[in-house]
Amino acid sequence: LASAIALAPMAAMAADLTIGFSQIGSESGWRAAETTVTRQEAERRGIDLKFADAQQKQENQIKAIRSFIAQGVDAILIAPVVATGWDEVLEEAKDAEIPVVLLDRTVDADESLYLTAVTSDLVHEGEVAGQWLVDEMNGEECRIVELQGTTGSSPAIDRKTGFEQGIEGHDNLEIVRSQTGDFTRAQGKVVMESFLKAEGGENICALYAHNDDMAVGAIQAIKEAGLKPGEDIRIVAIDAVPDAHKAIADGEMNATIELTPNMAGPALDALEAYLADGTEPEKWIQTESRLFTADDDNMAIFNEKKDLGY
Ligand code: GYE
Repeated sequence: LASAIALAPMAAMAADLTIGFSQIGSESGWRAAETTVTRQEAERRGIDLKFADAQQKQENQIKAIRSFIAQGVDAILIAPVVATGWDEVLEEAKDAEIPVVLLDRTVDADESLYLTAVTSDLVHEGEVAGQWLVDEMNGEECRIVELQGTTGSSPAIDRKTGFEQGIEGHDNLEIVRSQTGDFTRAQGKVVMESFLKAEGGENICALYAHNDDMAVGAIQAIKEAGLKPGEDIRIVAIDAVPDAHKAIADGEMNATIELTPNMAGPALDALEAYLADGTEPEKWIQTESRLFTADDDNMAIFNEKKDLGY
């Protein structure tokens, strides 16, 4: 008690924050790492983090957010599973004067309904993937299959758009099949199997997957079909999780674009400043996207990243 009284008022204030976090679920390795890092960031700052796992369902997220509002939390973090359908619950948080920060995915809602969004440039990531394939093929014909993320999620929509922009004007490149694999390894494998069956493995030149987990599942399907992933079928995806670096090091995958699992760091910085003295953050806090290929020391990066919450 004596040491608690001795705390400076500012530190005591930060230590008193209670923040609700409505997480999507644990569909991918990246998502699990984001959860770990968010818990670490909250603990480091003495924030009481109330964590709710929505098991991929928007209705569960809405319930969790309503319960955070009822508990009178100081702020709410939301990783929104899909882009639409948030207006009502965000209005409720606004009426209760509880600031909301979006993590890693965006929403189709008026931006006055949230304080800021911490995300990567999801369209740009798709463009970088497309551009990589343009350079790699250098004019050669290439029939592409695409594994999309969760239907209706902003990364699935934006990464598709971005990739199409990246390959636009290159008539040698054609997307012949595109289907959702829901951002999971299991679905990535199942859907890749159906692509291989429908097209014939030798007629597929490249796979673009909206995340690494689906690519890793697809690698398994490609091997089981007797083909060499990374050679017979080139593979580019997004997240740069440790397993993708390993697959690139093993020559079974060609490129990935990094998405930091630390969205909570910038989000909590913005919230702490806002709650302390009303400092308004930028509406979009953009995280970096960097391309990794076989030119990088992927084994070293794999080992480093193992300590990052993955
Ligand atoms: O790339 C994927 C995840 O929302 C941008 O969600 C994020 C994506 C990430 O499950 O692996």
